[in-house]
Amino acid sequence: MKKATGLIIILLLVMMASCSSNNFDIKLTTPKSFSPGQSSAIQLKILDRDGQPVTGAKVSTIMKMQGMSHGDFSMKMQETGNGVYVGKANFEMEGDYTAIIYIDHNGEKWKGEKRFSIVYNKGQ
Ligand SMILES: [Cu+2]
Repeated sequence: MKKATGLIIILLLVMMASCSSNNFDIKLTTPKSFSPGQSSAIQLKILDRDGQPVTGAKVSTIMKMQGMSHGDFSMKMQETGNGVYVGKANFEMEGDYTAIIYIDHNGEKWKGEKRFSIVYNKGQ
């Protein structure tokens, strides 16, 4: 009896964990390069689990440099419609970044991570 109860609780926890990680499907678009002193456009396309655009969400992003203690900054993302949210990033250093994405959609909170890398624009 006790074993069965424990098993049910474990199954419930596994189900809850897998549900919350599948709430949103996010596509992050970043430029390949940046010019120092100029802001770069960052775009998130957010779809729900049915593939429909998520509208009216509060979205913010924290950029972290992988393996470094500096270079972190946060951005508020502005909704432009159709599930697209944009922000301006001021990169100071080229390298590998992790974008930690916070979404609050009608009180449903979600946190996700996307990785990307960016280099200095040496063309200008
Ligand atoms: Cu760095």
